[in-house]
Amino acid sequence: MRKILIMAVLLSMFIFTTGCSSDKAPDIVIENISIAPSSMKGEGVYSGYFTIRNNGGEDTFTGFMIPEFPEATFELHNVKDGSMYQIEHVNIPNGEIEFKKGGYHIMMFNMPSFRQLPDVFTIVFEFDKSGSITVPNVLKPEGVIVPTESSMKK
Ligand SMILES: [Cu+2]
Repeated sequence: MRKILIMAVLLSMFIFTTGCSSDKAPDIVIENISIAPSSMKGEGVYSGYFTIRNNGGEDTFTGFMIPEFPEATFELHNVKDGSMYQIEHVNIPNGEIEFKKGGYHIMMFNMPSFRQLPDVFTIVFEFDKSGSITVPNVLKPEGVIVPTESSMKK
């Protein structure tokens, strides 16, 4: 009887500890966003590069949208053997993930042409656990970007 009780206590301690570590909330900041017109795909298509820094527990990057351009469509991409392909999500562990040429990046289609693009627009990044993270002052291609402080969670 006593043995069973001890086992039960140990088991509950084990569950408590493991539960704790995996439940740590993500703490995500999106930095250094740069948008570039796609060289291959023509007018109105852009690639996006940035760094996602996660100071907390694991999360998943699932997509994004630009409220100023409701007609546009958006994709997450990765690159393998020099060819890019669409992916559904990107796992974001504690630490930093760089979205860059030749690796993870975002793609925007059916956007205004380069000349018609406003100087500043908004990107809303979507995460499984963190929800929407809005970066309101993304500069048009070749611009400089986005202070960390302006990333705000809704
Ligand atoms: Cu791509």
